[in-house]
Amino acid sequence: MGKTIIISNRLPVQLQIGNGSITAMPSVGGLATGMKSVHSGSDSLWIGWSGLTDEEIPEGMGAKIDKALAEHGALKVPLNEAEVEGFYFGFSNRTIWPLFHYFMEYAEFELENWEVYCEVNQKFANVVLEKAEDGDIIWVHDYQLMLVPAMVREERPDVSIGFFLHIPFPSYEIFRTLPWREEILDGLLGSDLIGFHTYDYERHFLSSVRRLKGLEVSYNEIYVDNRTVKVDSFPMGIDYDKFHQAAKKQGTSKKKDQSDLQRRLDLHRETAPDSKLILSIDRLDYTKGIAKRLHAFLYFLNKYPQYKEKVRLIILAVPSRSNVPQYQLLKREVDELVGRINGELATVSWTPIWYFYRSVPFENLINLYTSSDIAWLTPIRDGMNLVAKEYIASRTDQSGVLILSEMAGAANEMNEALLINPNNFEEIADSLFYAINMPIEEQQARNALMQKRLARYNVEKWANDFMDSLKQKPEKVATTITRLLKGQVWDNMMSSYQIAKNRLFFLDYDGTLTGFRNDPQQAAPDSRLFELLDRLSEPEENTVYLISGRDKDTFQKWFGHKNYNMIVEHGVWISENGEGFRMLEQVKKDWMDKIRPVLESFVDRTPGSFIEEKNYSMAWHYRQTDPDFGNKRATELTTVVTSLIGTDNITLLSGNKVLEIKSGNVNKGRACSQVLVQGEYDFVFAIGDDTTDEFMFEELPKSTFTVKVGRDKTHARFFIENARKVRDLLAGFIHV
Ligand code: GDG
Repeated sequence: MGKTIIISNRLPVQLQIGNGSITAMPSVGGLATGMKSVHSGSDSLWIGWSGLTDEEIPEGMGAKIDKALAEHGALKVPLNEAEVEGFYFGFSNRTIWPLFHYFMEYAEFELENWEVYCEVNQKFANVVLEKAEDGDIIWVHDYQLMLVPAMVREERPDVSIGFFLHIPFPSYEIFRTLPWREEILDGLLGSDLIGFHTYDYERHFLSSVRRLKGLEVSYNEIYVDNRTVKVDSFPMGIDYDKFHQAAKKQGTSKKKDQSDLQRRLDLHRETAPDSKLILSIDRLDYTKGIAKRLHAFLYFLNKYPQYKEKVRLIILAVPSRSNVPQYQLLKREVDELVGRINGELATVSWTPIWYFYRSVPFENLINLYTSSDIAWLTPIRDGMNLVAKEYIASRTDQSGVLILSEMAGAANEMNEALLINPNNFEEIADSLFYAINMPIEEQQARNALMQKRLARYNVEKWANDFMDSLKQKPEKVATTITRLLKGQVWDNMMSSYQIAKNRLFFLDYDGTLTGFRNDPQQAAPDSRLFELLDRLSEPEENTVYLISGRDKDTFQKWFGHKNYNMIVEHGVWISENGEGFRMLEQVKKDWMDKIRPVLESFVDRTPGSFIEEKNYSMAWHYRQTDPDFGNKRATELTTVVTSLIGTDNITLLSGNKVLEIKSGNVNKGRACSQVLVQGEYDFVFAIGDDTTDEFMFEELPKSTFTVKVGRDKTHARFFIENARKVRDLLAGFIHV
């Protein structure tokens, strides 16, 4: 069992330098706490930036810092000022952060920052690579390091790499605007497991992968090169016991042990016993909707003036990213708004808003959670929002009301909260009114359910679930029953080939001998393919058939000048030894006039799709359509055609981005069987990539060397990774 390597932008350690000495204190953030069970003991290493730039580290202190960090199982990635500026404040926080939170107008697309982002990601990857050994498990965190998985994979293809995104993954329509969108996807796809907070982020990611990379996605697995990347949602929890116990302890503490803040809060309660405290805590970030919340507060007080002097809003805004201009503007806006509202509405005995622009110690956080009647969290977008969970965990008597934006990931798990749209002031004002008047029994009933869930799916469970899923190698559908054609398996096949006297080959064309083209007419054979087929057909022991769903005229045009054996239109026609096509199956075609208008209506309504008409079949191709839309239409067309063909002797075949309607019960399997009985073959080989090739794999005798191209589920005995490997495989027969 190898070690665990965690990589995040910041290390879970705070460094303090003073009088030539260094102290390293563990940080108390959610991630650091959550990873405790993963990052413990000598078999775990945490790699990240220390928070001090090279310029800030005093001469001769480097080694001391390394030693102090090592005591916490941490190793630093050294970064200079320019790197932090371009990578962190630049690309991470001025491009990815706004874009992924749907603030498109804030996103800056600066080539220079992107280049620094790439370089710094490589720096992180290099530190990982220096430490990574066989069997290690690597867990990369968050949007600052999206290129690291592929960078590590490149050098260490066999280690397990997980990636977790703590912020939303935006819809394809937003993500596609990023100039470096494919590079970001390639970086992430270096992982074995990619985790998101919610299913929505997961499906947005999968949609971008399909649309931008054209990769096959099956449920939550992506097939890339010869690997499977698993994608899943793991909603991050909190250290429930820590908050719950701290709140409990505070409830029983003596007056003299209480914090100043708690005394002030208690005093407020005593002097205004029927007034309500409304709390909001966030980093000062435009995604958190603080300014909007202030406007909404004013709206509420105008709509329900009876609550003037009866409610107080506490805003704790934690300083954040103050180097980025948008954050400076936001700070000014919030300062002004608070000043204006307080100035307009305050009375001698009432200040509507208590505003703190600072970070407070944990104890004060608990004071605020336990003393506030309502937590009011209205982010415009938020990956998860842990504050919502912490507030509920701290309510030991189960009183209190949580008003939460439905744009926060946490809303998915906290249905019992009052969920609001942060842009709907009317709804917000009414929710505040409802919250103020909510009977205690209702508060307790709602909170009991949420507490139960939060206690069970806590941050430790979250981290362990992710790790367990990463350790579990993705189930390789093909390899469990079908073996990769290499090594011993390959040698066995070659020995059978060598001793055989009469060999038969069935070779599918599209997706096997040639890759897929958007236009099927462009997939004409190249000279290398002719040479390969000529040489494979050369020995008199070998009989080679090209077997395809294509129409006979196309094959006649492409291969007519050669004496290849060909079976086309899935087995309707056969041509042997250059003798021209004859019918292998007698089939009717009078149904085609009935089906054609139906297919045409689908072409009209599905941009990018088209009809290919063959002699005895019609195919509706949808490779060039929007993938989701194309799949939806394919399901629709299947239903329509199935009901139309009824009991007629017509078959509907679903292929790779094509639906084909054919006469009779014709298929490649029947055709192969008819050829097989004509001779005494002691080596039979069949290869194909498509669902229509499964008929061959099923029908041919068990001893046949059936080979599937790609990793989809198959009846073939063997598989190879992709079409690029097919020609090498066939060349193997020539060179024995
Ligand atoms: C990102 C995503 C996702 C806040 N003020 C103080 C303080 N805090 C602590 C809270 C909470 C944490 O900071 C804030 O976490 P959030 O989840 O609310 O928000 P982000 O910082 O934006 O975090 C977010 C998260 O990553 C995890 O994946 O949920 O969506 O944006 O734990 O308690 N702690 C102390 N003093 C403060 O003044 N001690």
